[in-house]
This record gives sequence, C-alpha cells and structure tokens, in this order.
Amino acid sequence: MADEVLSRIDGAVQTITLNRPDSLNALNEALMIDLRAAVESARDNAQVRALVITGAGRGFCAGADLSSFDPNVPHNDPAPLLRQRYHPVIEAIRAMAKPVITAVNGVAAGAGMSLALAGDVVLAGQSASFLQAFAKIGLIPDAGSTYFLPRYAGEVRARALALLADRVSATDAERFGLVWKVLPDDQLANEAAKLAAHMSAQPTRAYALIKQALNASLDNSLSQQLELEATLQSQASKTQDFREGVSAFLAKRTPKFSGN
Ligand code: T3D
Repeated sequence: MADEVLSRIDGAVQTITLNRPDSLNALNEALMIDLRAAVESARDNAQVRALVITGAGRGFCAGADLSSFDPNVPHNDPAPLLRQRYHPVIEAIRAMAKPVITAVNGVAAGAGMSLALAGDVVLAGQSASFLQAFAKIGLIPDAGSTYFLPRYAGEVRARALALLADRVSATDAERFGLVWKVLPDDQLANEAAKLAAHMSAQPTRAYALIKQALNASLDNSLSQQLELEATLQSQASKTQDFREGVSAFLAKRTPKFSGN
C-alpha cells in the first residue's frame, strides 16, 4: 500500500506530507493513523524543533474521505472516530512544545480546514482555498473548526463561513485572519522550509511557553493571564537560551540558541 503520509527530517525540521493526492488528501483511517504517528514522533523527537504539515498534489486536505460512505446504510457514529483519530492530532499540534507551520498548498476542506487552522503559523499558496464543507453534507464543523473560527475570524465571519460553506480564496482567508501569509504557489514549499529552518534555530523552550500562554489566553481573565505570564516567564528566565539571548545582545552578536 502507498504511504498515506510521508515524513522526513532535515536538520531540526520535520516535514509531514499528506499523501493521497488523487482524493486531495482526504482523510481515511490509514492516513489518520499515520498522521497521528508522524505528529507524535515530531512531538517526541528532541532533535526536531519545528514541524511543517503540507499536502501532496493540488490539494492540502479535502477532509474526511467520503468515498466509503454508503448513503443507503446508516453511517457509523463518527464520535468515537473523531475522539480516537482526529482529536489527538489537533491537540498534539496545539500543545506541541515546538512550532508547527501548516503550508496550505491547495484546497483545505472540512476537517482538512481544521487541520490547516491548527498550525501556529498558517501559510497558503495563492491558489489555495478554504471551505467549511460540513454543512454542505449535513454535518457540523469538527476537528476544532468551531473553536478556531470565532477566535481567528470573529463571530460574524465564523457563522457565515460555517453556515454558508462558501469556498474562500487564500487572499480572503488572509483578510479574515485565518492565514498569516499568502505566497506564490511555486514559492510556498521553499518559504515554509525556510521559515521552519529559521524557527527551528530559535529559543524552542520559550516558543513552547509562548504557545502555552496563547493557548490559555482566550479562556482566562486578565488577572489569570497575568499570573500565567509570570509563572511561564519564570520558567523562560531559567533557560540556557535566555542567558544566550542576553549575552548575545550585550556582545552585539547573533545568538546561538540550543533550544534548552
Ligand atoms: O464520520 C466522519 O468521518 C465525520 C467526520 C467529518 C469530517 C469532515 O471533514 S466532513 C467534510 C468532508 N469533506 C467534504 O465534504 C469535501 C468534499 N470535497 C469537495 O467538496 C471538493 O472535492 C473540493 C471542494 C474539496 C475540491 O473540489 P475540486 O473541484 O477542486 O476537486 P474535485 O474534482 O471535487 O475532487 C478531486 C478528486 O478528489 C475527485 O475524485 P475523482 O473524481 O478525480 O476520482 C473527488 O471525488 C475526490 N475527493 C475530493 N474530496 C474528497 C474526495 N474523495 C473522498 N473524500 C473527499 N472528502
């Protein structure tokens, strides 16, 4: 069987490529199992200090694979599948103590859009598009879309995107706050690799603590968030990279961060 997910490590960067191009990288069970394993290996490998997730071919990910659904047979309850296969991937990306870049090379639909939005930095090729496909087939947004959309795009856009299920261009997605940068298609892979290489040489422990603070931010009061910042800053200030950052600043040289 073809590898549903490709994974390679260059230096301190792991790149995971969804690899079912004929179906725009639709998420079947084998792909989800492999994706979870690849994401968890990136999380657990101390050598890896940045992760890129992208798609093979002209799509990023078309969401759940609909080809095995039989409209004449009651559909298996999706809740266990979501809990076992989708949630661990989305949660691992968000909680990972290293930066995750999603390089959206084509259409990101349904849970594929959720996966794209789970990244810490979302890059998109000019011809990429985003689609909350769920309502078109009588489902609701899952895999985190109802969490990400109002937080990133605001309530008004979240509701319209989810309910109307219109396909949105990369440029509009950037305008809505769903994408950090739109790049020419032929530069996306290189720019994602360059950004990942840069981020993999930054203070990884501080990055992890920044993610922790931002992950908690919108659920906290100001007082709670101030307290969390103080606690996490205390941890950041004990890292080798903090010492290195200040030493480099004072010596007017470029810091060399070890990630510790
Ligand atoms: O029970 C559970 O699993 C619950 C979980 C749900 C999570 C979800 O993600 S639900 C949402 C599922 N996804 C969709 O509804 C999207 C379906 N796809 C589309 O709407 C369109 O394909 C796109 C808008 C994504 C792209 O359109 P276009 O015109 O660029 O491409 P296309 O021609 O429609 O698709 C190209 C091929 O990919 C085509 O195959 P073919 O005809 O060349 O053999 C198409 O069937 C296949 N494909 C696209 N999406 C899926 C898919 N095959 C299986 N599953 C798909 N989701």
